Amino acid sequence: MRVLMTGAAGGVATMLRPLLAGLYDEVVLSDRQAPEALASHERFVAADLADPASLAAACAGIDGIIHLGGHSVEGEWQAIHSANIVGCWNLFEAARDAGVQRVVFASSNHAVGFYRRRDRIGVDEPVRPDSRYGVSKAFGEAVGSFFADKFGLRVLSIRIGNVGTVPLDRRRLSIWIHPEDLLALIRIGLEHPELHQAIVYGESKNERSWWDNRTAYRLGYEPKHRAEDHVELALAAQAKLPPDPIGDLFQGGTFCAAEFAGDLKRTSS
Ligand code: 15L
Repeated sequence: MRVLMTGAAGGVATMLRPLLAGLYDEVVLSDRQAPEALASHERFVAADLADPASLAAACAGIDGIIHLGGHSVEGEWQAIHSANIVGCWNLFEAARDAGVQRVVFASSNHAVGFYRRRDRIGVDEPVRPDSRYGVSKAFGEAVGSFFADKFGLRVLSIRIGNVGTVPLDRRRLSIWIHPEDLLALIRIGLEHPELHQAIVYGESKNERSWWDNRTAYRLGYEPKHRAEDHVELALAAQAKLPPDPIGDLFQGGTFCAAEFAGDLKRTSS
């Protein structure tokens, strides 16, 4: 199997690359700039999500795509629109044109960030984006669903929490995912024989989880890492942070607090 990873110079890709060694025949890395230190199973193809011709070249001969590329935090609408709306569409179109069978889409918890921390949500609740970035991730999930139903691609959208070797603070104890667990979900997207299209939460085995991740478990997900194993570290880091009267109420944290001019009473459920 030949796999294309977009956004290959970014932080999440850098954590995943060594874990992909030995799993696939070839991993094609694409980004605007080359990532560092290519391994023998890796090949770099320069591609820009705004440039369909470069995406066509990156998708040639590919069986499955891990789409990490795009704008990965909140930003100006122009930047989000270009990378995550037009760019995401271009990526799926290039995949279809090239006959790529599968796409794993890196969605985000920020597609549902305006749910309260006291809520427990699955993947059937309406999206509740907390940022332009979150809106673009909800859009990407919809594009994935469309390309699966209309054109037969197999698509897994992973609403990634926060990727790292340890959870960074109290919020991340609920949404953290270790890179090895993220890889396990990605492998479901690239390999599960019965996948059509699905949305799952990208989290490890987190006792403080806000999410019902039964879709992932039904697809065979078995997370190995527990956020609670790092609870002291996370809470010590939390103690150094100032309280955030808006962000602390919502799953999306600071993404909700930024620019907030809403009515808390009307966002209570
Ligand atoms: C994300 O989607 C971002 O890509 C990442 O930088 C973090 O902000 C993460 O969410 C988070 O919510 O912690």
